[in-house]
Amino acid sequence: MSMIAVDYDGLIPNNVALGQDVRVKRALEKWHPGYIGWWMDMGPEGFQNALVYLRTAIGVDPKGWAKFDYVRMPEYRWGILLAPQREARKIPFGTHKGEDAWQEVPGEYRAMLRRLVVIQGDTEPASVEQQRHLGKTAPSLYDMRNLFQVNVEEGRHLWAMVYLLQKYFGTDGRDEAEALLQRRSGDPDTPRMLGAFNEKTPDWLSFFMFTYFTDRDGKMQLEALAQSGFDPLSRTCRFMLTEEAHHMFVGETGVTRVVQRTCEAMKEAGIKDPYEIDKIRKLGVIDLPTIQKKANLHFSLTLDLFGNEISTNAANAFHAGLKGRFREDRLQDDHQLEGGTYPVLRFIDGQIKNDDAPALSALNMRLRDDYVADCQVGVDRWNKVIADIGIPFEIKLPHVAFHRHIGEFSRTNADVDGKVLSPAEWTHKRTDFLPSEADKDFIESLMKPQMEKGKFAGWIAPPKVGIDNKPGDFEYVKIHDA
Ligand code: BYC
Repeated sequence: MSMIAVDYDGLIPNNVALGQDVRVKRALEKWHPGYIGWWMDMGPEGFQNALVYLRTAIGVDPKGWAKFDYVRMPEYRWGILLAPQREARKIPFGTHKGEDAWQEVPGEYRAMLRRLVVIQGDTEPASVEQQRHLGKTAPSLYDMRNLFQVNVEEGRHLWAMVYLLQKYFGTDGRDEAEALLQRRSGDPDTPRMLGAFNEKTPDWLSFFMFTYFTDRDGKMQLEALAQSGFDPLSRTCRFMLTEEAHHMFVGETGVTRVVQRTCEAMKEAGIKDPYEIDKIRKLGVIDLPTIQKKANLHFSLTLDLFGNEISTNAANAFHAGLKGRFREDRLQDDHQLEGGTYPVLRFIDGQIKNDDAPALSALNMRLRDDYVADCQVGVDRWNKVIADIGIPFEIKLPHVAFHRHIGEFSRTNADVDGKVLSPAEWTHKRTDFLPSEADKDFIESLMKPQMEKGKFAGWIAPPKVGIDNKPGDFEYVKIHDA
């Protein structure tokens, strides 16, 4: 493996020898002010001068790649870091399987590759935009710091994709890099590219669900792109995955702490029935059925990010060797899938049924299946917390046909168990499955900031351990020293 040390001297920290690549260095330095302008306009609102205890990547060695220190977010060192190059790496799948991995863009696949990089890039600033108001209602300084950590790293992931565009895609890459700073989450005229990234993240339970479910789509897509025969993309995504793990940790433990606090409060008050919603809400915690509704919402919105179950785009990207399957390198087959089939859940004659489809066309479905299995692991952990405290309730992932806007099930109104409802039944039952206005109002009423060191809002339990092993009363964000 060849590992280039990270150069921290210039404006843009990097391990891609930017100092010797004058054209790309200039292009990125020119892009930099626009990025900072975007960050000031669309990044965390109200805390740009606060000192935040952040992790910054200083290398790509898995054993020690980050350092922690107080940083003002606009001064964060957003860098370009690629995982080490693997000597003599071969294209691992598709029609070019076994050929040397590409170090330059293969001309015939240029447009397809650019589209994948742009879509990936577009999601990163989108999530920062969606979360920009949350600092003001943080339930603790610990949580506020985690939010900002996620935000600066999504910013770095944008840099990662912009580097690829500027380095490998010439003038159109430069135009795409500019456009990534122009689109805005939820803007009717210039929205972000994928549906879930135009939704609101109005409260902290949504933030935790988003980082649990939607960042996990990030993990799956990055794992698939990390397999790419285009080596710079593969190396970029491999390093991004290292950072992404913390984002999902924030989501998983965030929901765990909400669930734990609710169950503890119920136990203290002697409430056994999780459906005594009014009584439970009076305790100042979020009832489990409402937590379930939030999970239903974020899981279903995220499933849409996998695209259509049957997709020629996905087949083409695999065939070309650009985007593989989840952990392609660990799968035992011919890695070409020309003759194989894969079972796809479809809506046929008014019913949801499995149907065998050509494996190449079913790659989005397959990645989505891997995603669902990955989601279940954390849900099981949430349920263990509930069971250990002795509350009779289980959080369940809804059926994949529920509340879909892309693909096979966008034409149906399926409930959380996959039962197809008439439009009238769906309208009538919608708020049994998804948060109602009253649910949203209740959650919003709890979103009061808690900015005292070591204290937590009443609806969420403290974490088991601090970030970087810091003690419970550590001042993760110095708001007033700013
Ligand atoms: N919304 O052939 P199909 C992350 C479009 S998250 C709107 O099924 P394909 C992160 C599609 O573009 C990971 N449009 O699609 C998480 C196509 O349009 P065109 C992000 C959609 O290409 C948290 C048409 O429908 N990375 O990193 O097989 C925080 C036909 O679709 C949607 C990636 O997604 C949608 N949901 O699959 C921060 C990886 N779905 O081109 C970050 C790169 C589909 O015909 N992207 N359409 O006009 C891809 O691999 C694929 O493009 C997709 C779609 C999986 C997104």
